[in-house]
Amino acid sequence: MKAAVLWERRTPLKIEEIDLADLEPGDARVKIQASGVCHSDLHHINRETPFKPPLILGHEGAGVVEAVGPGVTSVQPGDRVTIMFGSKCGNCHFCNTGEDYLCTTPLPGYPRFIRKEERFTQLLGVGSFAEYVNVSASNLVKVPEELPIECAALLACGVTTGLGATTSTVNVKPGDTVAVIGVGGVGMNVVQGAALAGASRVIAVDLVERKLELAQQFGATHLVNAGDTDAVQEIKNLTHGRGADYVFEVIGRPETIKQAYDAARNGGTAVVVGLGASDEEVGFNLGELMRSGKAIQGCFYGSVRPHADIPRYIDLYLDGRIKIDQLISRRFKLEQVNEAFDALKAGEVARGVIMYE
Ligand code: PAD
Ligand code: ZN
Repeated sequence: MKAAVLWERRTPLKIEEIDLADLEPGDARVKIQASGVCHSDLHHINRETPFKPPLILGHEGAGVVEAVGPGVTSVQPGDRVTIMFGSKCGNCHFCNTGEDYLCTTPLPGYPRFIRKEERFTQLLGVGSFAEYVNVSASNLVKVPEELPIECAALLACGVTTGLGATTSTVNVKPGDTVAVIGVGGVGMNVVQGAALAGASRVIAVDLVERKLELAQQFGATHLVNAGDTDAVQEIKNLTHGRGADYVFEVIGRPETIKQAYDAARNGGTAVVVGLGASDEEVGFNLGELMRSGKAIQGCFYGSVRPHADIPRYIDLYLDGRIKIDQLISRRFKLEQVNEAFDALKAGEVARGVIMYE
């Protein structure tokens, strides 16, 4: 089968013929039909991360179960599924207390992608830039026939992270003021999550006009081009001079995380969704942090319980309450995966999706 392999950081992916190992107990094999291209994948190309090349990227995948390994009863061949990333063991302290996005069980140590003696790293236990994957069956959420498969793919990361950020990580309430710095594939979903939760103001901040226009369709009430104006001042101007109740940073840069903190009102919360580099830090004035009563909140995977929350998001989609199709600006073949990354880098797409035969 074909897979896109990152052989070395900061080089283009190469399409290779590789194999899957035999199914281990608890694993299922999924024929991938769609895989979104998330900025996190790009971070693994450009930065040093715990996932070492040769690496198969892709963590926003969906498809059909092809086969199941010993002991698997939760899914069966033919089921349409979206694939959660990271560990979801169902047994650790965090899984048992409903915080399975914090699951501490290591990803399986055995190889799943192989070619003779070669072993390939599987990003976040998924690696959906491949025609087939072996994954933990406990990471699969079944999706209904009516849900287009590319929408199922986006529910594996961007949609779920963005919606969850607003109502699982924090609790945006009717009338709250919200600003979202960075309205790409994930930030756009923070915008629609905040609008759905009843925020009175949803201020979208980006550098790309097209993204801001789309954010308006997703429920933004005010648009701020950070290239033209001081985003922090503008957010304050739009929130009675106080700053917003919640400011979400969905880029992953120290400067914009600091902006999110500065643009939050006293007693408000800066929510860090963007993934910064592991060697980067942000400084806060300690006197101000204490006096302002502000909170800085990390957000991983929208703090969701995927098995409970993704079906709720699917219902919202099927009832026309959230948009997913409109996020997909372009579709690519697996062979065009580098073009998909170029489009993401250039800010041309809200989400690009790799579609498989
Ligand atoms: P994206 O590239 O689609 O969106 C980023 C947006 O930020 C783009 O629209 C840019 O134009 C905009 N932007 C860049 N610089 C600025 C700036 N200085 N001011 C305003 N806007 C700017 O990426 P994405 O939405 O796929 O991912 C966004 C981040 O979220 C990224 O760091 C990714 O790794 C992270 C992420 N986190 C989780 C999680 O679990 N927390 C999940 C998925 C992605
Ligand atoms: Zn992602």
